[in-house]
Amino acid sequence: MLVPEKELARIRAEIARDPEAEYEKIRRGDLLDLPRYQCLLDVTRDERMQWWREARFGIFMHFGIYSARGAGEWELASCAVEPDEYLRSAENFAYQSGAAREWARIAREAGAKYMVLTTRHHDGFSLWDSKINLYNSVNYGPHIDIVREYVEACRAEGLKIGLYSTLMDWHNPDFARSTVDPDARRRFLDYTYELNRELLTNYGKIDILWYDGIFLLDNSIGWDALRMNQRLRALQPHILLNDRAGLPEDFTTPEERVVPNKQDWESCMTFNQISWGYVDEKLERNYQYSPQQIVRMLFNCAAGGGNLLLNVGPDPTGKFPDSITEKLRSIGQWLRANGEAIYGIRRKYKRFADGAGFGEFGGGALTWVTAQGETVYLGVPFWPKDGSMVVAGYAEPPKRIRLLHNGEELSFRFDGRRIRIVDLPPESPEPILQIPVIVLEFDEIPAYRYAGACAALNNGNTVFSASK
Ligand code: H79
Repeated sequence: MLVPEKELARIRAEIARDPEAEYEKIRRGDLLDLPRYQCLLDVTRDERMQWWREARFGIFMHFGIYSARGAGEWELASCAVEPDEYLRSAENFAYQSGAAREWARIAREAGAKYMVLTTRHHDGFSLWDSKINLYNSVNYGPHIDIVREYVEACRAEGLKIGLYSTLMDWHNPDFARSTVDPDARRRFLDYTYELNRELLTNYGKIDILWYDGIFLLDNSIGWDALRMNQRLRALQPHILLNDRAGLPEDFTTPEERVVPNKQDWESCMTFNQISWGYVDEKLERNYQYSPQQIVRMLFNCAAGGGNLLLNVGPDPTGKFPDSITEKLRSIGQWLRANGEAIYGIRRKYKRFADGAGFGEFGGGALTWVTAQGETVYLGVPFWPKDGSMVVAGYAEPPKRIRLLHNGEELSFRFDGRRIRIVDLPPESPEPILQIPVIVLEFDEIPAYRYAGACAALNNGNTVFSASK
């Protein structure tokens, strides 16, 4: 439905006066059409997204029967496991009551601000006391409402609460029939809605509903997402939805890559580049990201105005692999000292071409850059050996340069073309991950000219200008 921008502006202005009235309409069954629904989201988005744009770091949790089989969350489909055999594995899915409190504690100590748990993955097994789906963790396996423990744990640790909810479902026979049988499809869509309604009704305030698995029904039309999403939003109007039911909603979800997007975005990343669900800890260790690589992801996310949703697959009892807990702990230590360079950072890229952008602000040769207002943060993974570091492209010198983790002031000179930071210690001064952050404090938002385009061939002048 194409609606002229003028008309959309009118609708937005009308909705802005009383957004709640729109949710009331939906609750009465008087559903909004797509343009009006999107206007409602536009009008309410900044307020709803505020905490999420501050957060920049969340922990993803993949947990289910597949955790007990150790072959990844796709094994049921990829290896055509017999359903009976798969269900027998539920006996080994031995979540220990209280483990969720550890998840939330470790996540908080890692510096994450929210979590997202697979309440039901593609295998169709629910981790809560569902009255709609009896194939769940109260009737089988641990006999515990894991979602309830998780939700309470997040609240206790002050984390925002995300619930992952698959669309595709390998257990419900109506799903497979949906593509050829309209009645099966209707039943299945009702089933999907009712499961999500349980999640958004029985567990208090939920902050994110994270869809996945759009396959087979293809797109928002196939999943009737306009109807499903607005009815779910009417249950909890502050909620954030991702884009994976085919409508843009609140944020996009690049998977296994960190690429900026114009819209709000969240990169979900496995910890081992192989599996989301639990796999053998000893073997996995060889493939895990280092804390330094993860900090680098955090810089890239923050610089591009996005979030990192970093995955952990706990073991069948719900325990995090020790190697992961250790790494998360050091990331947390680093963030406690250096988080100002990450949290709340908004997009620094001005221009986009296939997701790439020219930096609005520059650093030295091998630095990562984020910025907020008059302040520029340089992550420095390779500390200069000769006691000096050059930063070029700024028209004016900063008023002060300091190390973020200890506040120590650094001496510098400015020659009109480059800032030369001098008298640096010979070794990286950052004790946790050897990633110090150098803070450039300017009087006002600095004018910056991209310094990388053959400046040396142009008497130090740059060719491109990415700001002003
Ligand atoms: O939950 C995690 C994945 O299981 C899920 N999304 C993240 C967050 C996901 N669902 N689908 N996909 C990812 C993409 C599917 C890729 C596939 Fe394959 C390629 C399915 C079949 C071939 C990779 C290889 C997965 C199974 C075999």
